[in-house]
Amino acid sequence: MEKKPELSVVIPALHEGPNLAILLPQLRQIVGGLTGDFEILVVTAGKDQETIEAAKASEAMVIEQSERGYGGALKAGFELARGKYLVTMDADLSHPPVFVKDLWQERENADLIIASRYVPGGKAAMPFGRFLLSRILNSFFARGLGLPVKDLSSGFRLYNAALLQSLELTAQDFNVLIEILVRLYSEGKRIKEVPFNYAPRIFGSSNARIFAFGIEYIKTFYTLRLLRRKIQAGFIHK
Ligand SMILES: Nc1nc2c(ncn2[C@@H]2O[C@H](COP(=O)(O)OP(=O)(O)OP(=O)(O)O)[C@@H](O)[C@H]2O)c(=O)[nH]1
Ligand SMILES: [Mg+2]
Repeated sequence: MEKKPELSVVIPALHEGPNLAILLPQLRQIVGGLTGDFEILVVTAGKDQETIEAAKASEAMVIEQSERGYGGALKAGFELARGKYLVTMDADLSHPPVFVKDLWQERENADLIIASRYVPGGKAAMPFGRFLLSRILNSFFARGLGLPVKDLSSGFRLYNAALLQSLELTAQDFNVLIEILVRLYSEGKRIKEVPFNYAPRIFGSSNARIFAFGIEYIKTFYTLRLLRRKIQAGFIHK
């Protein structure tokens, strides 16, 4: 039987050539110190040559997403990842690879570990307006959806891969991060946040989550609230 890796790292990346050229060698070294048995998957949209070349230069696996958006990229990565644990992280150097060690240390302590900007000890280096909006949206979603989580929109996470892969995810953009939380928490899975220091993007341009996806976030809220109630009422199991 094929031997599965211990850890898969899934990195959604759109036009992230210069960032990946810095990130991937560091990540490989750090993850290699945790387990000899890992894989790195870079998920991108078709014809993004700079991302494909940077990923191949560091011997990462390249996956082309079939559904659009950040959510589409994550789903493509989840489908092909073979590890027992699965880390998701951004390509733009906002998620320092050395922090994978902190997530890895906690892997037995919960089903999902979140690198959290908003628990005591965590930090978010971002423009004040964006920071404020992020805090407001995060606390609005946490309260409205009844989730005991401070940083719902952090994409730097470690999962129990089998549990994650059992979910049928429908969200296509950054709202997929909140959908995953709703589904796991409603099923009684354990979620833990660890304090994390978020760095601003260095090269390249934003696919910004907050401003551009404002209306989508409101729709997401109502969809997920309905989902949360249905799961709690036991109508559906996923
Ligand atoms: N494959 C793929 N990757 C994406 C998509 N949208 C965003 N990404 C990647 O997902 C990660 C997070 O997106 P960012 O653009 O950094 O979003 P953000 O962190 O809110 O914005 P910044 O402030 O610019 O960092 C980055 O690695 C992006 O390259 C997408 O549609 N497909
Ligand atoms: Mg970013």
